[in-house]
Amino acid sequence: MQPGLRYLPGHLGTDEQRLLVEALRTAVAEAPLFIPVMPRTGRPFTVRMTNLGPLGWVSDRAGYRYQPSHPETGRPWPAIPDRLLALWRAVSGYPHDPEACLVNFYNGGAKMGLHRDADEEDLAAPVLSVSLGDTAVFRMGGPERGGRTETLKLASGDVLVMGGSSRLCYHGIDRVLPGTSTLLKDGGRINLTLRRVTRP
Ligand code: MD3
Ligand code: FE
Repeated sequence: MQPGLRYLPGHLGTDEQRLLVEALRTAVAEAPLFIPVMPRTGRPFTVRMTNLGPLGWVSDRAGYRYQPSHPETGRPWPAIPDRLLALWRAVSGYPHDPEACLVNFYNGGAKMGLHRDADEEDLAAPVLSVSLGDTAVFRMGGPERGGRTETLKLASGDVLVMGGSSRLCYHGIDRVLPGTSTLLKDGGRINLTLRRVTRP
């Protein structure tokens, strides 16, 4: 595994996972999932997204960026739930709160190609990921595109902290394994990534 990457399997118990899903249902009612498109080509993502917090990550023909409001409703993103802030404070090892929580929803054949997360100004802060629902095949590479990669299955309740040199490593989701969790009534997977965007 890459230095700086911490894998906390089963960090969240089922009760905590259920409470998080409940909080997310409320947030998604306020900030509906949208289908981002790739810069320039306009090709749609297979993952649907929304955000929580003062800033949210969006992708459209104009590019990737963080912005304070939902691209379709124009409203501010809902707040990051306290239980997620508490998780960040407990495990991130970073002294400032996150500003964005990207919510990715995978169903059907949704996947995410290998990419790096580099749109943040503060690259000293880690990215914290929470997996909920069906298990995903996560692929992790190194700092260069085209290097060696390895896979790790991410199950419901698993937490990953990408700090240090892992922060800028290539990563993606090959596929989600249907029927591997009963947390979400209609199946699928939710991934939350908590990010610090601006330099404190
Ligand atoms: C490694 N999400 O939203 S989370 C993303 O499961 C993203 O939805 C995937 O990649 C998902 O950008 C993977 C695990 C993850 C998140 C951020 C990372 C791994 C990372 C940043 C740097 C290195
Ligand atoms: Fe990513």
